[in-house]
Amino acid sequence: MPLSGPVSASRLLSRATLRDIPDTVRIPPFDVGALRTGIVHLGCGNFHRAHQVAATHAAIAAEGEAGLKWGIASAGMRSADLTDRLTAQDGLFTLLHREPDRTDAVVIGGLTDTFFAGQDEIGLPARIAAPQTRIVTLTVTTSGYYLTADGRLDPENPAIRADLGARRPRSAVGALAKGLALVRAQETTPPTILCCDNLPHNGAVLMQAVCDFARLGGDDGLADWIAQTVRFPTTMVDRIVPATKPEELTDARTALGGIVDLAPVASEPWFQWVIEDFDGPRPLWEAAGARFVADVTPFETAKLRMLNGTHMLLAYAGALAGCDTVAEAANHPVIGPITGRFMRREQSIGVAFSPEALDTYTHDLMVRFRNPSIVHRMGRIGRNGSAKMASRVVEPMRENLAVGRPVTDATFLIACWIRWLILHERDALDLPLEDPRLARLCAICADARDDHVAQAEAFLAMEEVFGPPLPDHTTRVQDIASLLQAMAHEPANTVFARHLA
Ligand code: CS2
Repeated sequence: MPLSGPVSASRLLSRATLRDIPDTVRIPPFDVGALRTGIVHLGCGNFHRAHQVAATHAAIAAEGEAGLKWGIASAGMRSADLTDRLTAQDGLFTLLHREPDRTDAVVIGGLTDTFFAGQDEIGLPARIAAPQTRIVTLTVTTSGYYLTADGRLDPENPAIRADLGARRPRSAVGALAKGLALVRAQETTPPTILCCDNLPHNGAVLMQAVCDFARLGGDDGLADWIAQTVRFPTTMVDRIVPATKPEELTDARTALGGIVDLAPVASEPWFQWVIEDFDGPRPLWEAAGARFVADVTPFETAKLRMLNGTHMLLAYAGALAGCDTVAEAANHPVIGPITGRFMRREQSIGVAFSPEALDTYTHDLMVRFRNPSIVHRMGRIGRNGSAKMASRVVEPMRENLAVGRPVTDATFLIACWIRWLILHERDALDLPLEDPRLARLCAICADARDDHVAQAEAFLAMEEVFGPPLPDHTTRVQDIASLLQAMAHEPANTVFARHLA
């Protein structure tokens, strides 16, 4: 990091230093100190800040005085690191919009309170149940819901088991169930719950998970009440937001005329938020470009399959070919064309767009992936593969198989993911690898050693990752095994060029 040692308050971004920021940078056009909390967020990270907080900032700016009730209290679910830095800055941070050839800096306001859920005195359930909380939003990642491959809460998951008897649940699903139990007991109006993670039918899935949690805890009455009373609209969120790098601190400091921001965030300019329309108070998110629609499904399917599924291929194949970032992989002479083909030919199945709209969406996505100013590292995009595989890759694959369409690139993606895990298990993958099932996945790699057929068999047999057996199971196993075999003996680039041909 370019900064060392403490930063004096007069140099740190805060409400007090906003006035020292050069006019070239837009700052909140409202009184940040007058904001009141109307939204509680679970999962304070970069995506949340560049997406929901930026949109709420725009909504408050558009609404003026009336918008000040939409401040966000945002909880870090895993550590206090980011939330502590934001607290020191009165919740303010710089959003750097990175175009391929220029960057635009904006100081975002909208956070009233930032805290680590694990050390919060008030506690998430009480915050969720506070009468002024009208909306609860969530970005805890796909693996943060503890779901099985068929989208139900996993009752065996240790985090869920630990939360069942806990006064202060640590999981998002547990905190929501407990918070909604308080709302029910105090007979106030429940908040609307907006899941902002990349899960198919995220609203319904989250509602089911919260009801499952209530039932597991023996409270069927609560589960029935939640199902009947609480709104969980489905949403589709889209903005590519990498982890913050040291350059972002330097760029923010330069833009802010020497004022230091210890929590800047970079994102692409693209922003999409499609929300199932709901009754009840909400910010004027349309001001940021959000759309309220009757049915989110076409947008959600397009995004999950064509963006998120394809992102996985870029990460797994890209890293094996020696690329460091998604942009490098998307610009790679072999992986780039495989990516475009996979997205348009396989991942577009089930997307209710016209062929022309599909071509445009594919083109726009490839342009976004190739943006060299977005430095998205492979370990981050490839993380939690076992939790993402079913909805992003296996479901479209199953649909393609049912109508006799090709699945060669989905097979290729799965083989590249397994190859990552094999290399990781042998300490030969130079990347941090996060996955909720990492120990089990590595055990499969170790057990089968160089028997690629056995490895492919054992992976596909994991129903919690791949669901029920795929059609033509033997062919699926053989195809994955022969790619694994080839990757074990030849350079990845040679295998990939043959795959593209
Ligand atoms: C990515 C997403 O990490 C991942 O799984 O595919 O975070 C992706 O960048 C966003 O969904 C883009 O909107």
